Amino acid sequence: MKMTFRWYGSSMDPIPLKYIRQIPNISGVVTSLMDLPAGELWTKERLRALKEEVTSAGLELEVIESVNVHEDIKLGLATRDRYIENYIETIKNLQEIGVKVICYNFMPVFDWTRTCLADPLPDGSNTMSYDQRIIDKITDPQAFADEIQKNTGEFEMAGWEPERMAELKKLFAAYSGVTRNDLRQNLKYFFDAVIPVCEACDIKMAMHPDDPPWDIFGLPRIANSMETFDQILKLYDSPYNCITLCTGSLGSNPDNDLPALIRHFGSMDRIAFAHVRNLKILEPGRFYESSHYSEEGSFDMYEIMKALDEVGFDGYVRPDHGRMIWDENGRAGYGLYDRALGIAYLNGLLEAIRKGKR
Ligand SMILES: [Mn+2]
Repeated sequence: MKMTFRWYGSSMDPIPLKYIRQIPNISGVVTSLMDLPAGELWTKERLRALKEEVTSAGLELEVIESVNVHEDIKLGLATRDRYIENYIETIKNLQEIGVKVICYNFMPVFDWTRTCLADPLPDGSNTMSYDQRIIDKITDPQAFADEIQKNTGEFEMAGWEPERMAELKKLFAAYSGVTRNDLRQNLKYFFDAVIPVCEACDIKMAMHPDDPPWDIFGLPRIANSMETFDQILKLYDSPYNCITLCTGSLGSNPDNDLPALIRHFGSMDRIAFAHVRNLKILEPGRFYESSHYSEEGSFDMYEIMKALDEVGFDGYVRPDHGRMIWDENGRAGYGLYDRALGIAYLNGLLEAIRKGKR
C-alpha cells in the first residue's frame, strides 16, 4: 500500500510540499484543483502544471480528491449530461498525467459536516467534533453553513464551496421529494456514463462514504454501511467502481464494524483508497476526532491495519483529519503535525504486523 497525504495546492494550503516529502514512507500527495467549481472541465494545461509542481518536489500524484459531482447529476436534472461530459473529459485528462484513483462523493448539498471546528481537548490541542443535538436544533441550514464558513478563518472548507452554499435554499427545494432510491438511480445513470471511460483509462472511481454516515437535514444519503455499499457496487459491476474506505466516516456509526468492512470489500478488491483515522465516540451521534492512536479514540487501529494487510490491500492510504497541535495555524483537520504523527503511527503498526507474521 502506498502512503499519501492530502494537500490542497500551493495557493490554498500553507503546508509546503517539501515538508510533506520529509514524512517517513510518503509516496505522494492527494490533491485537486480546488478553485474550480463542481461540473467544470479540468484542463490539460492546469493538470500538467499541477503534476509538474508535485513531481518536482519528489512526490507522486496518483490520487485526486475530489473531482466533485455537480448537484444536477445527483438530482438527475436534464442539465446533467453537460456536466457528465465535463466529468468524462476530466477523467481522460487525468489519465494523461498518470492519475490512478478519483475519490468523490455523492452526498446531496453538504460534504462532510462537523458542528465545531476547534473543540478544545484536555491536552491543550483542539479538534473537530460533531453533535447531533446541535444539528437537530437547526431550523435554517443556511445560518449553520454561514457560521461554519465564518469559523474556517482564511481557509475555505473542501466540499463547502461558497458558490454552492449561497444556493442552499434553492438546493433544498430541489431535493424535496428526492428519495434514496432516486439518488441511487441518478448514481447509476452517472456510472453508466463514466465507468466505461474509467475502464478505458485505467482510473478507479472510489466513492467516499457519507460523513456522518446517516441522513442530515432531511436530505437522502445512500453510502454509509456494508449493505448500502453493496448496493452501490452492484449498480455497475466493474473493478473500476470502487470505494474509499474512510474509517472516520463509517466508524462514527458503531454499527459499522470497520475490520469486517475492510475484509468484505477488500477481498472483492473494491477498496481503491483508504482514509485511516480514529475518533472518540462519546455517545450515539456525538464524537470528536481524536489522535490516531487506538487508546485515545474508539477504534482499534491495529485491527484496521491488520485487516488491510490481510486482504492484500495494494491501493493508496492516507491519514485523515488530525487535531491542531503545537500551535499550528492551518486548515481545520488538515494541519501538518498531527497527520504526520498519524502516518508515523500507521507505519509502525504495519511494520509490526508484517514482521510479526514471519
Ligand atoms: Mn475521509
